[in-house]
Amino acid sequence: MSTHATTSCVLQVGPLKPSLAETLRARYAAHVLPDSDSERTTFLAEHGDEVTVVVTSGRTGVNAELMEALPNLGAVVNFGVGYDTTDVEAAGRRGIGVSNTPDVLTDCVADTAVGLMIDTLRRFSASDRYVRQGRWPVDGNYPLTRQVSNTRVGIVGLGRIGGAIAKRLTAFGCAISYHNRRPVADSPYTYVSSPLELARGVDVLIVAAAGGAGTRKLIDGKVIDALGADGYLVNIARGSVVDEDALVDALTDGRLAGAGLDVFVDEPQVPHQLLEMDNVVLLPHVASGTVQTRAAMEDLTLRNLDKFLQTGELITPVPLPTPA
Ligand code: 8YV
Repeated sequence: MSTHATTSCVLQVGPLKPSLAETLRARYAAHVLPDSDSERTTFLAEHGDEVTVVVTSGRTGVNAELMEALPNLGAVVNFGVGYDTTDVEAAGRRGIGVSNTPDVLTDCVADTAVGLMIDTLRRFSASDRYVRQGRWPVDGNYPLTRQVSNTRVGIVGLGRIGGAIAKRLTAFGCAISYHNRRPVADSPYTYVSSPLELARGVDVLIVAAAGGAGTRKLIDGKVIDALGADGYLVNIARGSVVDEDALVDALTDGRLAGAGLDVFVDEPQVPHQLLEMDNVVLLPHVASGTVQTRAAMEDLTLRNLDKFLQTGELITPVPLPTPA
């Protein structure tokens, strides 16, 4: 980043962890972008040109329209590893830096992926409901489920999180293969050149790819059908990476054995058909949601903000498309 504003003004965009929002208010005298359209328009007309840095989360981000209304914006500091809600093309064109919070959440997100996989195959959540509903004494033993250890697992996106999932599942004796934009150098896992081929050869497909335009509906109806009636899908990435309608159809028709989902296309809305299915585990986007990890994400967010305010640089910048 070349420009570093001498007078800085921080803007909070979208809801943030309460302690982070409070720090932004108390320590940085941050403005908060109003929710309502009319108040937002008024705010941007009055203060848009003062804002030099935005702090937001992966759930909200900064789109091209908002970026346009902030002519002196130098950085978007994003709480979260995923930044698909921020228009990185527009940021790249303007020379606006974007940071995220990698590494600090890898373990928790990988733990969630493995937990979701176990829950989905072994139906622990469904078994728990069975006990609570008083069905055990009435209907007898719970039906048998699917073994987790020694399954064939395909990982879509072998980045930091995908790698941590693979490492955990290796300890379960799982055979790991993966698809990535490029093969990962020195990876012990088997590279497969497309999600379709990957799905054909595994029992469980775990989606760990970044969201955004490049991965939209990467897991389409064909990939889901290739996974087949004995196959399972686990998604801890972004809802947009999976064709959700095709997933619902396949589950409804019994063309897929089950799914474990932490993310959805239109959060917090979940397709109503899924709510009725016992072969589906539904989580409200909690993969990084532990006290420890969220505190580490908050800390890294503030360190990025401080670094930008002091030097015009970011600690963990994301790669931006270079303007043509
Ligand atoms: C957060 C996430 O829940 O880091 C991400 O990309 O999806 C989660 O860790 C989210 O970003 C917080 O807004």
